[in-house]
Amino acid sequence: MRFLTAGESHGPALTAIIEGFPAGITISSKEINRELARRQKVAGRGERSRIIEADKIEILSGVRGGLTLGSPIALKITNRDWVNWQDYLALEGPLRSGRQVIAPRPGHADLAGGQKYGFQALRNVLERASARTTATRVAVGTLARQFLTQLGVAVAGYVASIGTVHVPTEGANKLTLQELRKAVSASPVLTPCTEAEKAMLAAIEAAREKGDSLGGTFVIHAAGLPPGLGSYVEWDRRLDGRLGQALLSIPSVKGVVVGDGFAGTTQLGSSTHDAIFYSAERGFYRSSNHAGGLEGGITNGETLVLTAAVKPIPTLLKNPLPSVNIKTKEAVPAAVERSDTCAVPAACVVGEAAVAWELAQAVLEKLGGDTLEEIKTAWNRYSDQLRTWPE
Ligand code: EPS
Repeated sequence: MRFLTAGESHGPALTAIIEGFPAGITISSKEINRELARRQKVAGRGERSRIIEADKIEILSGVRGGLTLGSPIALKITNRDWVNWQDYLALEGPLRSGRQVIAPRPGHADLAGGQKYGFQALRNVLERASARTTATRVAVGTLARQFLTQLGVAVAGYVASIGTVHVPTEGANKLTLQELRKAVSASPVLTPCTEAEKAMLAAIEAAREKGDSLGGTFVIHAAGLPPGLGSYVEWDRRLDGRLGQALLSIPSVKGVVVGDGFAGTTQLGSSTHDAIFYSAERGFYRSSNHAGGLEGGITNGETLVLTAAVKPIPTLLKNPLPSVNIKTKEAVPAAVERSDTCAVPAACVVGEAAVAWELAQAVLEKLGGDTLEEIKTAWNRYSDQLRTWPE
C-alpha cells in the first residue's frame, strides 16, 4: 500500500492517489470531511483556514457504493483560494507580477529550496512546502483509519503542550482511547485538561497579538494492536523507525519520542522497562508502558504512545527576523505572509492520520490479503495463535 500527493497551497487543488488499499472497506466521505474540518478549525489557525477554505473531499475513483474496490483511490480537495491566485500562479501562459517573496523566512524551506531548484521566485518553493498540503495526508490517513476501525484498532491524539503550558501527561495517558477522544473533541486546542486549555488559548492569543508564533507537543495513542506488527529483522522494517518518519515528515515536526523517550535516559534500566506478567484472562501483559507499545521495532500489544515536537511557525507577522533580499543582497526583514499563529493542534490531527496510515500498512504487511474479509480471517487466525502460543 502506498500513496503519493500532489498540489500546492494556492494552486487549483490538492490531490492524492492511494494504491494497494484493500477491497471491501466501508468508506465514509463524511468522516474524512470531519477530520479535514478538525484540522482547519482548531485554535491557532489564521484567516485562511478559519474563513477562506472549508475543505471537502472528492473521491474520484476506487470506491463504489461506499466500499473500496482494491483499485487506486484518487482524492481531490479543491483550493477555494485559487481564484485569488490564479493570475499569479497560472499553470500556463504569462504570470501576473506581484505577490513575490524576495526575503526568505528563517525556519522555512524558502532559502534552501530556492538554492536547490535554482528558483528566483521563492513562491515556487513555499507553494509546495506549505503545511496546507497536510490536508491530503489527513484525507489519506482517515481512509486508513476507517480500515483500522473495522479491525478494532483506534487512534487518538491530544495536545500535550503549547509554549510553556503543559498538560499533566500521566493523567492523560491513563484515559482509554474513547475517553481521550471524547475529552479532546470538546477542546479547541485538542487537550483533555480544561485548566491547561485556558492557559494554552491565552498563550496563543498573546502570541497572535504580538504577531509571533508558538510551538508545542502532541501525543498520539493507538490501541487494539496485536503484538507483532513491524519487525526486528531489518532496520527498515522496524515500526518505530517508520512511525518516526511518518511524523517527522509533517511540516514543523522536529522531534519524535517513543514511550518515555528522553525521560528514560536518566533512569536505571530496572525502572524504565516494563515487567512481563501473565494471566489466563489477559495473556501476556505489562503493568506499565514506558516502552510506548514498541519493543525491538515491534508492537508488543500495549497502547502505542508517540510524542511529537512541533516548532513555532516560521512566518512572524509583526517582527520578522533578519533576512536578505535575494536579488539586491541587502539586509531586510524576512517576508511576511498571511499565516497561522500556532500549528500544534492542527499538526495533532495530521499526526493521528499519519500514524493511522503506518499502522494500516503494518497490519497489511503482517496479515496480507486483497479484501477486508481475507484480512479479518487472517487477523482472527493470528489472535487464536497468540492465545495458545507457544504451544
Ligand atoms: C501556511 C500558510 C497559511 C496557512 C497554511 C499553511 O496559508 P496562507 O498563506 O494561504 O494564509 O493557513 O495552512 C493552510 C491553509 C492549511 O489548510 O493548512 C504555510 O505557509 O505553511
